[in-house]
Amino acid sequence: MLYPKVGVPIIGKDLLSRYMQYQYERCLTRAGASVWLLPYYMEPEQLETIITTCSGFLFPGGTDISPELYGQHPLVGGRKKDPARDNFELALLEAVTSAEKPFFCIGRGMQLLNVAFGGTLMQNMKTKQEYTHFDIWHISTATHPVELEPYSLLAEILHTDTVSVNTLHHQTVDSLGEGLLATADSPEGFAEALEIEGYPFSLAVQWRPEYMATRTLSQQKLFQAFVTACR
Ligand SMILES: [Mn+2]
Repeated sequence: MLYPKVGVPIIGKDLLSRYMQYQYERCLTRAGASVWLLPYYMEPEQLETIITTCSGFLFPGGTDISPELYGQHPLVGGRKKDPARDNFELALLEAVTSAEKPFFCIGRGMQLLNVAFGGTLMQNMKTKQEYTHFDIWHISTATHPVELEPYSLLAEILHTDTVSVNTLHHQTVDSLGEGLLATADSPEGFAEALEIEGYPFSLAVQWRPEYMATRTLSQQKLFQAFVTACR
């Protein structure tokens, strides 16, 4: 298969969401994939078809996951949630992992993976930060260092044990989901990458490689490794 089909849940219809969507399409297409956008209103039977038709799945960045899904009440003044997206993405991720298909989770996508495996999130990480982790003004630039677990898939792809990344999150993994490995750390000890122990290809990063990939070749490598795993 020359152009593996990669399924990506849609982020939203507004202009900003479509701009975000485009970043993923660009990186995936450049890595040799054909992108299939997945709307939330799919029926369970359609989900089955998607799992067999797509070679891999990318779970993109976006709004906060509803805290009820990890057993917490939302903080007062928290951001707007999207329960329809939460439910669709959780059902999809569950189907993807039981079929052991390759997947790549980014930003919110990494938090989704943690929640899907029974982990929790820190709803507001601000008081524990040393670095700014929500830095929209430097979205295409590396702003904080990350240390990689030497035997992780991530270290294998990037051929290094430290990398500098951009950052656009105000939430972070709190307790780790069962069966997940935290494979990268920020200087404060926040998880910046996850993978499933013993899974064929599971890659999840907290930073946003799609905004760095044009200028920083190593970040495009993540998409390339993912698409190669889909072939
Ligand atoms: Mn960060």
